[in-house]
Amino acid sequence: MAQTEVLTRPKKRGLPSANLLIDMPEFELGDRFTPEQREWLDEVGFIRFKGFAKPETVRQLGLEQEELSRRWVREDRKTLFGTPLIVGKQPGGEGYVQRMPFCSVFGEKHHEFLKDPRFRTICEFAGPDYRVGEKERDGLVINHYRNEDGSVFSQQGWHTDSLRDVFYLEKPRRYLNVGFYLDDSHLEKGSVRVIPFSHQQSTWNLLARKRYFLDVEADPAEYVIEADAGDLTIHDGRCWHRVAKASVSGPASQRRVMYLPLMEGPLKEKDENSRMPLYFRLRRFAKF
Ligand SMILES: O=C(O)CCC(=O)C(=O)O
Ligand SMILES: [Fe+2]
Repeated sequence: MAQTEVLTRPKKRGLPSANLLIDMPEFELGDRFTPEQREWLDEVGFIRFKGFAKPETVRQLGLEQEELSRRWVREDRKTLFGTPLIVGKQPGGEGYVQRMPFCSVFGEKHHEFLKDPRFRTICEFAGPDYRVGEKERDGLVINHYRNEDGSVFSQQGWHTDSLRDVFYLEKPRRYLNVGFYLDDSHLEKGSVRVIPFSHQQSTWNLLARKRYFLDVEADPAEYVIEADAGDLTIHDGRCWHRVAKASVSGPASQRRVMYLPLMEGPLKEKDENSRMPLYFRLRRFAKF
């Protein structure tokens, strides 16, 4: 990237300086990563692919997400395969699930969506023997953030996704977190903020650079990943990131993003008899 070119771009829309310094191209994912896309993700720690899915696909997935949420509220589900559900209340009093694990196990359209051959491409990019772990960890998770009364999920404090490896007694490794957007997510929705290049940090910084989930303040180095519904993003799980609270409220703050677990190594599938992982038990205990 030519530094002079990006440094002379005008400051726009109150985006953090990192967004002005790092000018992410409008990447699109074909049947292979291009060398430029590969290099970008390796170097910066995240990437966004525009228009991964068509609006009709996004609409269908959104309808199924709402259906699953209504079903789990009706069934008064507290956990799925041992993973806790986060349940909020709409202003009208009706419950809705704000963190929905294992969506592709319970939702046929989500399951079908994962058959898109580009998910294989992403797995191959992650390394040999990677798969989408539909029944592993928390499976395909949909996060549903809203900034309004009754919502219990409007932001997430600073964290890396690699801490979970430590809890699962696995060495922190390169772990790609793949997100797919069901709603537009621009600056006013808070959106995910990543510290570029932080995947290259020492294990000490991975553990101690910030207080996991408790620190929520803006970081001078953070970059806002803005995306439209239908876009797909990948971030290296060793990067520090947070989800900021929306500056707007009510329906305008709705942000639904699905995350897929890319897994390697021995298959450890979960089912109705799975126990709640220590990670969640500790988070519950510590109330964060
Ligand atoms: O919602 C997002 O975009 C990020 C979610 C996230 O960081 C997480 O669930 O670990
Ligand atoms: Fe995360």
